[in-house]
Amino acid sequence: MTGDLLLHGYFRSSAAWRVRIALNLKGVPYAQAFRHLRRGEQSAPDYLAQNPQGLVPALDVAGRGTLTQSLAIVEWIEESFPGPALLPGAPWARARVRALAGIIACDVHPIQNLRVLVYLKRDLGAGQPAVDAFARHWISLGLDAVEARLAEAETGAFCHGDAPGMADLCLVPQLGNARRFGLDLARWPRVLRVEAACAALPAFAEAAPERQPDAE
Ligand SMILES: N[C@@H](CCC(=O)N[C@@H](CS)C(=O)NCC(=O)O)C(=O)O
Repeated sequence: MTGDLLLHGYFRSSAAWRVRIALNLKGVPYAQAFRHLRRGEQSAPDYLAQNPQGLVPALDVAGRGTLTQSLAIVEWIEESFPGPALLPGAPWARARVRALAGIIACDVHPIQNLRVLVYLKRDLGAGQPAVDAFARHWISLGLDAVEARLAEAETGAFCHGDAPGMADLCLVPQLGNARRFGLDLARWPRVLRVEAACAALPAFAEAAPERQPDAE
Protein backbone atom coordinates (compact mmCIF):
# COMPACT_ATOMS: atom_id res chain seq x y z
CA MET A 1 0.00 0.00 0.00
CA THR A 2 3.09 2.28 0.20
CA GLY A 3 2.56 5.46 -1.80
CA ASP A 4 -1.06 4.61 -2.38
CA LEU A 5 -2.67 6.92 0.14
CA LEU A 6 -3.32 10.64 -0.35
CA LEU A 7 -4.79 12.50 2.60
CA HIS A 8 -6.70 15.69 1.80
CA GLY A 9 -6.44 17.94 4.82
CA TYR A 10 -5.50 21.26 6.33
CA PHE A 11 -2.87 21.68 8.99
CA ARG A 12 -5.33 23.04 11.54
CA SER A 13 -8.19 20.65 10.80
CA SER A 14 -8.66 18.55 13.91
CA ALA A 15 -10.50 15.87 11.93
CA ALA A 16 -7.59 15.52 9.48
CA TRP A 17 -5.21 15.57 12.46
CA ARG A 18 -6.97 12.44 13.80
CA VAL A 19 -6.24 10.58 10.58
CA ARG A 20 -2.60 11.71 10.52
CA ILE A 21 -2.16 10.28 14.02
CA ALA A 22 -3.82 6.99 13.06
CA LEU A 23 -1.63 6.55 9.99
CA ASN A 24 1.48 7.45 11.99
CA LEU A 25 0.60 5.04 14.80
CA LYS A 26 0.23 2.24 12.25
CA GLY A 27 3.40 3.31 10.46
CA VAL A 28 1.56 3.67 7.16
CA PRO A 29 3.15 6.11 4.69
CA TYR A 30 0.91 8.66 2.99
CA ALA A 31 1.08 11.78 0.91
CA GLN A 32 -0.90 14.92 1.65
CA ALA A 33 -2.91 17.38 -0.44
CA PHE A 34 -3.83 20.63 1.23
CA ARG A 35 -7.20 22.32 1.18
CA HIS A 36 -6.96 25.78 2.71
CA LEU A 37 -10.20 26.01 4.66
CA ARG A 38 -10.07 29.76 5.32
CA ARG A 39 -9.75 30.33 1.57
CA GLY A 40 -12.68 28.01 0.86
CA GLU A 41 -10.66 25.43 -1.04
CA GLN A 42 -12.82 22.67 0.46
CA SER A 43 -15.61 23.95 -1.79
CA ALA A 44 -13.67 23.79 -5.06
CA PRO A 45 -15.53 21.72 -7.68
CA ASP A 46 -12.72 19.17 -8.03
CA TYR A 47 -12.79 18.49 -4.30
CA LEU A 48 -16.59 18.44 -4.07
CA ALA A 49 -16.52 15.74 -6.74
CA GLN A 50 -14.54 13.64 -4.28
CA ASN A 51 -16.25 14.70 -1.08
CA PRO A 52 -19.66 16.29 -1.65
CA GLN A 53 -19.70 17.42 1.99
CA GLY A 54 -16.86 19.84 1.28
CA LEU A 55 -15.08 18.89 4.48
CA VAL A 56 -11.63 17.53 5.21
CA PRO A 57 -10.31 14.96 5.65
CA ALA A 58 -10.75 12.69 2.68
CA LEU A 59 -8.43 9.82 1.92
CA ASP A 60 -7.75 8.75 -1.65
CA VAL A 61 -6.92 5.07 -1.82
CA ALA A 62 -5.27 4.09 -5.11
CA GLY A 63 -7.37 1.70 -7.08
CA ARG A 64 -10.33 1.99 -4.71
CA GLY A 65 -11.61 5.55 -4.46
CA THR A 66 -12.03 8.16 -1.76
CA LEU A 67 -12.96 7.63 1.85
CA THR A 68 -14.53 10.42 3.90
CA GLN A 69 -15.44 10.99 7.56
CA SER A 70 -12.44 10.79 9.84
CA LEU A 71 -13.74 8.03 12.12
CA ALA A 72 -14.75 5.87 9.17
CA ILE A 73 -11.27 6.42 7.77
CA VAL A 74 -9.66 5.55 11.11
CA GLU A 75 -11.74 2.36 11.35
CA TRP A 76 -10.70 1.45 7.80
CA ILE A 77 -7.05 2.03 8.71
CA GLU A 78 -7.50 -0.13 11.78
CA GLU A 79 -9.03 -2.96 9.76
CA SER A 80 -6.62 -2.71 6.82
CA PHE A 81 -3.18 -2.45 8.36
CA PRO A 82 -1.26 -4.43 10.92
CA GLY A 83 0.56 -2.70 13.71
CA PRO A 84 -0.59 -1.32 17.02
CA ALA A 85 -4.34 -1.67 17.49
CA LEU A 86 -6.34 1.55 17.60
CA LEU A 87 -9.22 -0.23 19.32
CA PRO A 88 -8.99 -2.78 22.13
CA GLY A 89 -10.04 -6.38 21.52
CA ALA A 90 -13.03 -6.88 23.80
CA PRO A 91 -16.42 -5.58 22.65
CA TRP A 92 -17.08 -3.75 25.94
CA ALA A 93 -13.72 -2.02 25.81
CA ARG A 94 -14.18 -1.15 22.13
CA ALA A 95 -17.52 0.46 22.98
CA ARG A 96 -15.88 2.51 25.73
CA VAL A 97 -13.19 3.79 23.38
CA ARG A 98 -15.75 4.59 20.69
CA ALA A 99 -17.86 6.43 23.27
CA LEU A 100 -14.91 8.59 24.32
CA ALA A 101 -14.12 9.29 20.68
CA GLY A 102 -17.80 10.05 20.08
CA ILE A 103 -17.94 12.68 22.81
CA ILE A 104 -15.41 14.62 20.79
CA ALA A 105 -16.17 13.66 17.22
CA CYS A 106 -19.97 13.55 17.41
CA ASP A 107 -20.97 15.98 20.14
CA VAL A 108 -18.25 18.64 20.36
CA HIS A 109 -16.37 19.05 17.12
CA PRO A 110 -19.36 19.38 14.74
CA ILE A 111 -20.81 22.38 16.57
CA GLN A 112 -17.58 24.35 16.77
CA ASN A 113 -16.56 23.63 13.21
CA LEU A 114 -15.63 26.48 10.89
CA ARG A 115 -18.82 26.44 8.82
CA VAL A 116 -21.01 26.45 11.93
CA LEU A 117 -19.18 29.43 13.42
CA VAL A 118 -19.20 31.26 10.09
CA TYR A 119 -22.97 30.72 9.89
CA LEU A 120 -23.43 32.09 13.41
CA LYS A 121 -21.41 35.17 12.59
CA ARG A 122 -22.23 35.94 8.97
CA ASP A 123 -25.79 34.66 8.67
CA LEU A 124 -27.17 35.08 12.17
CA GLY A 125 -25.23 38.21 13.05
CA ALA A 126 -23.48 36.97 16.19
CA GLY A 127 -20.43 39.00 17.17
CA GLN A 128 -16.99 37.40 17.45
CA PRO A 129 -17.09 37.34 21.30
CA ALA A 130 -20.40 35.45 21.20
CA VAL A 131 -19.07 33.04 18.59
CA ASP A 132 -15.97 32.33 20.68
CA ALA A 133 -18.08 31.89 23.82
CA PHE A 134 -20.32 29.44 21.93
CA ALA A 135 -17.31 27.34 20.92
CA ARG A 136 -15.80 27.45 24.41
CA HIS A 137 -19.11 26.40 25.96
CA TRP A 138 -19.54 23.24 23.89
CA ILE A 139 -15.89 22.29 24.05
CA SER A 140 -15.96 22.67 27.83
CA LEU A 141 -19.03 20.46 28.22
CA GLY A 142 -17.35 17.75 26.20
CA LEU A 143 -14.08 17.98 28.07
CA ASP A 144 -15.97 17.88 31.39
CA ALA A 145 -17.45 14.55 30.27
CA VAL A 146 -14.11 13.17 29.08
CA GLU A 147 -12.45 14.26 32.32
CA ALA A 148 -15.13 12.42 34.33
CA ARG A 149 -14.77 9.28 32.24
CA LEU A 150 -10.99 9.33 32.60
CA ALA A 151 -11.55 8.64 36.32
CA GLU A 152 -12.76 5.16 35.33
CA ALA A 153 -10.62 2.13 36.12
CA GLU A 154 -10.00 1.34 32.44
CA THR A 155 -8.02 4.54 31.99
CA GLY A 156 -4.28 4.08 32.03
CA ALA A 157 -1.51 6.27 30.71
CA PHE A 158 -3.87 6.89 27.78
CA CYS A 159 -7.65 7.18 27.55
CA HIS A 160 -7.97 3.42 27.60
CA GLY A 161 -5.16 1.39 29.08
CA ASP A 162 -1.50 2.00 28.45
CA ALA A 163 -1.50 2.18 24.66
CA PRO A 164 -2.81 5.04 22.52
CA GLY A 165 -5.87 4.52 20.39
CA MET A 166 -8.95 5.98 18.81
CA ALA A 167 -10.06 7.99 21.84
CA ASP A 168 -6.64 9.63 22.19
CA LEU A 169 -6.43 10.54 18.52
CA CYS A 170 -9.75 12.37 18.85
CA LEU A 171 -8.94 14.03 22.16
CA VAL A 172 -5.54 15.52 21.35
CA PRO A 173 -6.65 17.52 18.27
CA GLN A 174 -9.70 18.78 20.14
CA LEU A 175 -7.39 20.23 22.77
CA GLY A 176 -5.69 22.18 20.01
CA ASN A 177 -9.07 23.71 19.18
CA ALA A 178 -9.76 24.36 22.86
CA ARG A 179 -6.57 26.38 23.17
CA ARG A 180 -7.30 28.32 20.00
CA PHE A 181 -10.58 29.44 21.56
CA GLY A 182 -8.74 30.55 24.69
CA LEU A 183 -9.75 27.84 27.14
CA ASP A 184 -7.50 27.23 30.14
CA LEU A 185 -7.10 23.46 30.15
CA ALA A 186 -5.85 23.32 33.75
CA ARG A 187 -9.37 22.46 34.89
CA TRP A 188 -9.08 19.08 33.14
CA PRO A 189 -5.99 17.51 34.76
CA ARG A 190 -6.64 13.93 33.63
CA VAL A 191 -7.10 15.15 30.08
CA LEU A 192 -3.80 17.03 30.31
CA ARG A 193 -2.03 13.95 31.66
CA VAL A 194 -3.22 11.89 28.69
CA GLU A 195 -2.25 14.67 26.30
CA ALA A 196 1.28 14.72 27.75
CA ALA A 197 1.59 10.95 27.29
CA CYS A 198 0.50 11.31 23.67
CA ALA A 199 2.81 14.25 23.01
CA ALA A 200 5.79 12.09 23.98
CA LEU A 201 5.07 9.74 21.06
CA PRO A 202 6.48 10.54 17.60
CA ALA A 203 3.21 9.47 15.95
CA PHE A 204 1.40 12.29 17.74
CA ALA A 205 4.24 14.82 17.61
CA GLU A 206 4.66 14.41 13.85
CA ALA A 207 0.93 14.82 13.26
CA ALA A 208 0.78 18.20 15.03
CA PRO A 209 -0.42 21.13 12.92
CA GLU A 210 2.83 23.06 13.23
CA ARG A 211 4.71 20.11 11.75
CA GLN A 212 2.63 20.01 8.56
CA PRO A 213 3.93 21.42 5.27
CA ASP A 214 0.98 23.83 4.96
CA ALA A 215 1.36 25.22 8.49
CA GLU A 216 1.18 29.02 8.71
N1 LIG B 1 -17.40 14.54 10.78
C1 LIG B 1 -16.38 14.95 9.86
C2 LIG B 1 -16.06 16.40 10.15
C3 LIG B 1 -15.11 16.97 9.14
C4 LIG B 1 -14.97 18.46 9.35
O1 LIG B 1 -15.86 19.12 9.89
N2 LIG B 1 -13.83 19.00 8.90
C5 LIG B 1 -13.60 20.40 9.06
C6 LIG B 1 -12.17 20.66 9.48
S1 LIG B 1 -11.81 19.96 11.06
C7 LIG B 1 -13.84 21.13 7.76
O2 LIG B 1 -13.52 20.61 6.71
N3 LIG B 1 -14.41 22.33 7.83
C8 LIG B 1 -14.63 23.12 6.68
C9 LIG B 1 -15.77 24.04 6.85
O3 LIG B 1 -16.33 24.11 7.95
O4 LIG B 1 -16.10 24.72 5.88
C10 LIG B 1 -15.14 14.09 10.02
O5 LIG B 1 -14.95 13.56 11.11
O6 LIG B 1 -14.42 13.90 9.04
